[in-house]
Amino acid sequence: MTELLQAPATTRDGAWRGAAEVLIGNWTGTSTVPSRSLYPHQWSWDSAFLAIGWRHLSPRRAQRELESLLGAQWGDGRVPHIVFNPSVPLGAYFPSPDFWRSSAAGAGRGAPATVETSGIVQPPVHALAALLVHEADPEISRRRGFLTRLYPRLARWHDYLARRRDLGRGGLAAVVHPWEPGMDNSPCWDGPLARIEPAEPGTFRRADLDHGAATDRPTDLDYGRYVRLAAEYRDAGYDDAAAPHGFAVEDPNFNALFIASEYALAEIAAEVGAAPAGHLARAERLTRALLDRLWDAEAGVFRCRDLHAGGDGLIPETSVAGLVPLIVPGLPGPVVDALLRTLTGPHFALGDRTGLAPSYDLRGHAFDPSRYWRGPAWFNINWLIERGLRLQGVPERADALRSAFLRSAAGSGYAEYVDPLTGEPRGARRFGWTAALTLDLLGSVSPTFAGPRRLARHLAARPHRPSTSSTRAIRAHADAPSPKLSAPLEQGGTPSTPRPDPQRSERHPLAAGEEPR
Ligand code: 2M8
Repeated sequence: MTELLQAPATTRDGAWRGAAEVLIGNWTGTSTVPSRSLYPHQWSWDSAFLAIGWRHLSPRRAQRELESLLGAQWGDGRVPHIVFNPSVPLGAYFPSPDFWRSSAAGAGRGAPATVETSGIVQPPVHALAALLVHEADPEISRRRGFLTRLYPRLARWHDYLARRRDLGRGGLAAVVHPWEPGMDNSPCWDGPLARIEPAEPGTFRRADLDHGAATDRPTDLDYGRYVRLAAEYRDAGYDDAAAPHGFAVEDPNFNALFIASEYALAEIAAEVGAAPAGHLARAERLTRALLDRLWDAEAGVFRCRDLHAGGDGLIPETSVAGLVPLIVPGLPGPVVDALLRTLTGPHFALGDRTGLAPSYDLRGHAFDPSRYWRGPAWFNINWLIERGLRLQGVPERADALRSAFLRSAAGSGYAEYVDPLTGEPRGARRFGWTAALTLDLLGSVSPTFAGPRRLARHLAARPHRPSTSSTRAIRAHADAPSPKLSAPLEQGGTPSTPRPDPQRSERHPLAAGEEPR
């Protein structure tokens, strides 16, 4: 395959090949690692974004990606944030399976006995991903019974969030650990985390610092608090009714994705002959709760709500999480207008000082262009904003963001994140969702807009059908049988041994150039 990948990524096909190579290189046989070095297991919301990319390359692998994740679903409906690969050494990532002890500690909540997972969750992007994967190749999807098998699991996953995680009793799902909203180290968590007694420093060993620069990663103090919270949840048997939940926050990114996925679930229900009405009704209820509980009209952004704080609990930090609700259909016009002003105004400066939206307020007291989720621009979030801008009827802005995304992703060697002001790559290279969402944006055409309930139409991008012989060969490679593939929705496949991440750190010729043609 190597010769296929030698073409420079200065063209659209070159960028497509570069991204395809990352996905193929990170594929383990049943799923895709976010990074061969830093994240050598399967992560929940990464898998959803990865499937959205894989559908352009191999709809079958896209389906397997989601099937393997949902195969590790717990009996209570939760989809764990990590599914551990048993062939990866314990010391390669912390917290490892012997910390979470899911099969033992989570037995009361129905944790699987044959696969080890974490016990917390991540944003529910999965139903949206499943619908987009299905639409990439409905024929193979129907033949494999993809949605028919996934629908009950996705429905149970959403029920878990609605029934077990409405800790504030206001109709939204709460997160109980800073790793759950996916923006681990956001300044939004500084206040709620300050109440948490950190775990003793010598009681755990961070593996992330073996691969990432300490200046880019969370501090030891924050890690101590992450460990304490996870250990307390585990020691309560991962039981949401019994756990102390010292950290309990309603996050607009998490809930906006819940709404988008609930609309997608309605479409999936219709496809498999189930009733969509309950899903539509829940999506509408969630939207009302999002507006009632998290909208800050004065600031023009959605806020996180700390369920343990006094007063209204709204956390006075401006995070990009508060702009992700642009993907929610049917928001009131003044809310959309205010979100667009915030996105392009001095706090995020999109299209002015930044080409990609930063993860945190450029003017915020904690802004740091390099440190994890405290300023850098992330590709999954910018993909969501790009989709949201199209949904809200601002295609010119979406086009500009799409161009900046493609330029930056290919130019950074598919970095995990970039400095939002200089574009310097940060974190891991050859990062899964950066490559996957590059494929998606390269394959996308401007969707048409229907009524607010047709979310799939809004967010769907037509799969890219590469025409050259080399790109056809890459697709053929991706579709070739893997060393060992898991049976649908079953665990126990033996993924191939992880390879070291080549960590390509050189600047790409596209770094200062133009969007791939
Ligand atoms: C980061 O989170 C993990 C913990 O889940 C870590 O820092 O070790 C986050 O960026 C998260 O959103 C992402 O899913 C994960 C894997 O890419 O890495």
